[in-house]
Amino acid sequence: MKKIFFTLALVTVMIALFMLTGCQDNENSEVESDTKSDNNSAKIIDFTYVPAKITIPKGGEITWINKDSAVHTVTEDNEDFDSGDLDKGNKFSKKFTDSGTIKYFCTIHPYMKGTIVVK
Ligand SMILES: [Cu+2]
Repeated sequence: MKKIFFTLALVTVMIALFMLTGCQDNENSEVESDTKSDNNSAKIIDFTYVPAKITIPKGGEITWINKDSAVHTVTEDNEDFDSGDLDKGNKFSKKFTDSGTIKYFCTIHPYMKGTIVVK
């Protein structure tokens, strides 16, 4: 009898692990997805820029909106541009006229990173 319980417990743990891994995969694919939409809007949600990578045409504009209750910034790696502190609901817009790849981060939470590709 004990053996059956042990097997059941093991199977339950394995199913739980499998489901957990499945969820994480979904989250990652959403975060890394490219967007080429016209409005070029990005969200800051759960300490993450969504989408993390945005591709826009030359002259395109991106608007970030902070959906977190935490304060965030949108700051270029060399601080070429900086949104300043964005409270919940605050927006920051920036136009990109030169082609290239731009990396940005949050000065308050430097592990938050995003990429803009201007084509
Ligand atoms: Cu932040």
